[in-house]
Amino acid sequence: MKDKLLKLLQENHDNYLSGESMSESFNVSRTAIWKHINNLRKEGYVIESITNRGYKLIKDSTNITSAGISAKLSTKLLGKDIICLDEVGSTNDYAKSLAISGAKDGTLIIADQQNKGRGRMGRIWSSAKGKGIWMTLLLRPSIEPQKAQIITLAASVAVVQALQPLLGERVKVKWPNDVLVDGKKICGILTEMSCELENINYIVLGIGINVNQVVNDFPEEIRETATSINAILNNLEDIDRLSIIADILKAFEELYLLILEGKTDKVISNWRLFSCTLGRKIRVSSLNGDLCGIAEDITEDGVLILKDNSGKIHRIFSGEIFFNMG
Ligand code: BTX
Repeated sequence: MKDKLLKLLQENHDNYLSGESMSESFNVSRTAIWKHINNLRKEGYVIESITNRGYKLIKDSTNITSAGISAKLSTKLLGKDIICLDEVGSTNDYAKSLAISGAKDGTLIIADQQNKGRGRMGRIWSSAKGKGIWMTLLLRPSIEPQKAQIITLAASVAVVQALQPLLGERVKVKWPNDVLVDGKKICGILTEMSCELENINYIVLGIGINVNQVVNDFPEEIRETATSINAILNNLEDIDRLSIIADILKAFEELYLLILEGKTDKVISNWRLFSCTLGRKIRVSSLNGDLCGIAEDITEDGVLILKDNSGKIHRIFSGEIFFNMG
């Protein structure tokens, strides 16, 4: 109800809407409307009210709230259930516990701050309060577990598609799970899965995006390698995280629905288009040791094809890549 009310106010931001007309269209009392308006104000929306004219939305909130996200979402499947938290250990961990208790495909968990934000292999993901998008999508795709890597690639493509209108073509993907701008990390993706031999129970797709940090907001050890939308644009005002979240979900949903139909070509062709990895000299560090060569391509399952210095082809399923300069 609060979500619908907000959407109506946003659609009519030039006009006053009377409490009476809203109570009629939502079939609730005027007191109920007034209560929802007050709750929206508490969430940071500036709503003017004038006797005999009604309510008018003056300024959207930049806080992350489920009403704020829902009002901007145009998805069919993703984000129908949204859980917004002020603070959490890790949204991926939270999503796992929800998955176990039966939460739906497409549930979105988002936090304003993570105290134990995680990267791969237990690394720390810095997730400062109010500065970024720290979110996880709970997914239950009926695809083979071996093909789950495509979900990470689709997410990185969706992030690029959502960020390019703001940042242009400098936004690139680095295999397997990073989005970079001018070579610095603006987004990390952590995909975790619970599966049996042939089917996936659930995937938690964690996406962390640096939005409003200035350089000094980052811990010292990543100041050289991390960046944020605001650090690039040098904006005086905070960037609206809600629109970015809605744009990512929209772009990801399109690819996700194709993946469910067995169609991965759009993910792969876009990934190739956005890649700053292919064609470059790289070093891959994985559990099996290090390999150097040229990043030739990715397969339709997202496996990296590397040609080593002797011309031998290797299929890389996981690992960390470093660009060899020179
Ligand atoms: P990764 O293992 O590829 O990258 C982690 C490394 O990135 C760290 O070791 C550090 O060097 C650097 N780093 C840490 N924080 C940041 C940051 N904010 N910006 C840029 N670089 C950073 C990447 O793992 C996957 C990250 C996923 C984060 C999301 S947030 C929502 C969800 N919940 C959760 O706990 N993780 C995911």
